[in-house]
Amino acid sequence: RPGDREEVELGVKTKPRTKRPPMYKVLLLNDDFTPMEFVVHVLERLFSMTHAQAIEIMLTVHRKGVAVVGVFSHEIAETKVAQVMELARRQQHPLQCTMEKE
Ligand code: NFA
Repeated sequence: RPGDREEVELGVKTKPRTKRPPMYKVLLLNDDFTPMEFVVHVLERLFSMTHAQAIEIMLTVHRKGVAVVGVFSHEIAETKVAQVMELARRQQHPLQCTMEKE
């Protein structure tokens, strides 16, 4: 755009901006086969929830189809998703976990 270079050089209209990194929701999806107690175990183990919190979130997923189980940086969210998927795979449960930008 005409004027951009000049504005940058003169320091006009360029506010210093500190950009927070984007955060990602980790979502747990319901299915008809994964045992409730396994989901509770995953939530306690990987998302540092108390037993009561884990039951509450598990039941929300069970009733509504999906719930946010945590909000993390991109790298941590990716790791959490991979850990959930690996635990489920090892027990041959179809549990699904995904992430999306907040
Ligand atoms: N819907 C599963 C059942 O009835 C329980 C479940 C909850 C699975 C949350 C996945 C996520 N056994």
